[in-house]
Amino acid sequence: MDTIHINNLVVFANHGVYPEEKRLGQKFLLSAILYTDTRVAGKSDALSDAINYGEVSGFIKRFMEENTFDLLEAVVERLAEEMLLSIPNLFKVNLKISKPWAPIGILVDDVAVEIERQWHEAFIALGSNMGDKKQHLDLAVRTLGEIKGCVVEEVSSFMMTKPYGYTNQEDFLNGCLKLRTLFTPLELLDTLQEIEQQAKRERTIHWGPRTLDLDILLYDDLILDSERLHIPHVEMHKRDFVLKPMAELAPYKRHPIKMQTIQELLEALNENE
Ligand code: PH2
Ligand code: MG
Ligand code: MG
Repeated sequence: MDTIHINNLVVFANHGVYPEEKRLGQKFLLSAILYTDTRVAGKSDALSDAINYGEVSGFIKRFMEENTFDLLEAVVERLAEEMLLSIPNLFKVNLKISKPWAPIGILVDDVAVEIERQWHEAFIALGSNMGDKKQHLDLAVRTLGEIKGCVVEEVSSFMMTKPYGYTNQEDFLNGCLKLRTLFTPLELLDTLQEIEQQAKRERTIHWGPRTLDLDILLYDDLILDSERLHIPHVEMHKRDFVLKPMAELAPYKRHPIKMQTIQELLEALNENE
């Protein structure tokens, strides 16, 4: 991807763990790499098609002057978030902050923290088979969309489906949504579980009736197997109540382990039935 570089922006600000750093302030150097697509601006030669690095430098300077944090980690974490939320067409940002005059009583060139943060694309499965099912799914979509760092980009239609696995329960209402998010996979999982709790979900029978079930299906092209979370969702390719709504949103999307598209997985599943 194309990049725009801001190198060693000088800002006088009041971040630091020690009281005198907050009281007296010191100079910081901030470098940013903005990942964007400069092709349109390159062709049109119009500033309105570009990320204006002058404006971005002003934004960074103001953010650093108007806030006070203990840690360099916190300065760049919060700044990266604000930049990704407010600058259109900024997909990813690398920030490096250094304190060349850190009062640590030892001679060093500088101390620095560097991070990279970006927007991610996730697909979430929604399901409910208790109470007002549509209301539960609608509430989940609305709640997720209101969270800072989460943008619901597209929602599939909702469809009634027969229970899969444990069959002695009511039919489900199922759907999927496409999410743009700044959250890590585990942060996203925590968020989804909080929304499930708000819908008064009780975890009793495994695969049993639930007011609301929110599962991460895909997260970029990530393959993740940890104690709490598996991505892609281990059962997604076997379930037509997942593949059907997914095929409305992204039939072209390739499963990072099966290496088949959603459309191909759906067709293979239909043939087996
Ligand atoms: N979810 C399950 C188990 N079985 N069946 C249908 N039709 N829809 C679901 O969402 C579903 C299921 C476990 O999460
Ligand atoms: Mg589930
Ligand atoms: Mg679940």
